[in-house]
Amino acid sequence: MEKTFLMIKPEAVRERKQGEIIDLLLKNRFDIVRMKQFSFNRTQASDFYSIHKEKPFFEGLIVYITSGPVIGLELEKEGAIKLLRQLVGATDPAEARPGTVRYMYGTSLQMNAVHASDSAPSAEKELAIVFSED
Ligand code: FUP
Repeated sequence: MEKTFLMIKPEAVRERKQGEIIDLLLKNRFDIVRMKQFSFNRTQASDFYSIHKEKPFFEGLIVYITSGPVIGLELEKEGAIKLLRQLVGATDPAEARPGTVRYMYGTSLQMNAVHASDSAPSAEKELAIVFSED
């Protein structure tokens, strides 16, 4: 079964939206294999977002993602990576379609409620970072 990774970001946890987001994943028939709430330290966050290291928004992204607890979920489903990206919607909530997680729960390009892996190698890398200590 294909695996992917979803992360509920700090503002969504702060706003108590995690229950609704997890419910949406279950209703859309993603199986939850592992799930944990944790806080990123700077080193882990920089590794997680290393692909964006040279981007102008990198520093803000690291400050934001380390600002409070997040929830990481390992998910399984046939075609999980593509289907989860579709359920999550466009990176910018202003461009996301109704019904998507970011349309419903995102507030800005940075505070877009969730992260979803964009490929199998990314999923593998992200799962390793988040669940390595368990
Ligand atoms: P996505 O794969 O949809 O999560 O989006 P990207 O990999 O392009 O971006 C990673 C994260 O960087 C996004 F979730 C939000 C953040 N970001 C900004 O904060 N500012 C930008 O201009 C672009 C992205």
